Amino acid sequence: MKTIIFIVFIAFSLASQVDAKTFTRCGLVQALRSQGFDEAKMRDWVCLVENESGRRTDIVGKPNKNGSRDYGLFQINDKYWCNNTTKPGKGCNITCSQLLTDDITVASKCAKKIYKRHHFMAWYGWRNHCQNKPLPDISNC
Ligand SMILES: *[C@@H]1O[C@H](CO)[C@@H](O)[C@H](O)[C@H]1NC(C)=O
Ligand SMILES: *[C@@H]1O[C@H](CO)[C@@H](O)[C@H](O)[C@H]1NC(C)=O
Ligand SMILES: *[C@@H]1O[C@H](CO)[C@@H](O)[C@H](O)[C@H]1NC(C)=O
Ligand SMILES: *[C@@H]1O[C@H](CO)[C@@H](O)[C@H](O)[C@H]1NC(C)=O
Ligand SMILES: CC(=O)N[C@H]1CO[C@H](CO)[C@@H](O)[C@@H]1O
Repeated sequence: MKTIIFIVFIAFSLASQVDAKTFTRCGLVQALRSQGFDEAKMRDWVCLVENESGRRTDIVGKPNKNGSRDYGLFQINDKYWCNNTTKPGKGCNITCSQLLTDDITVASKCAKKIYKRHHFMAWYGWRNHCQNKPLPDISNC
């Protein structure tokens, strides 16, 4: 029994490793461009993503004090923006697991919606590491 549980565990961790994607900086820039992010704000978006998720698509944050969690490349919060279950809902009308896929279409749409309402101030990663700070160099991307 223990062995079976162990094998299942290994299989799941391998599967999730295959699924997980870490963008390079320029890979991220290309992906954001193809999602139609504003070129004038590109370095802010790259800085935000680098500080929020380390450019990983499948990151789920540790629970915040109020029990909410942050999901994916943009670390989007389940208190307001995505439903924690299998039923889409909340601000972006999505399930939180839709924010963890390698295809960043859903996550990008949701991030833009958050930006429209709160600008970059919605993200602590941006406020603490990017606002009034030197932004990442993307001149070779
Ligand atoms: C929950 O915690 C997160 C992170 O600390 C914060 O962004 C969010 O505003 C909090 N929500 C409420 C309703 O307190
Ligand atoms: C999301 O789910 C986790 C685990 O089931 C739970 O601990 C957390 O409180 C939930 N978040 C919200 C905002 O309901
Ligand atoms: C989230 O999912 C649960 C379970 O399916 C559902 O009862 C709830 O209405 C959903 N919340 C929102 C805001 O859509
Ligand atoms: C939310 O998305 C579902 C499909 O995932 C759709 O059927 C529903 O109409 C949407 N609700 C709103 C309020 O946009
Ligand atoms: C913690 C973290 O990832 N910090 C990074 C925030 O963004 C700047 C600019 O890209 C990086 O230099 C930091 O390492």
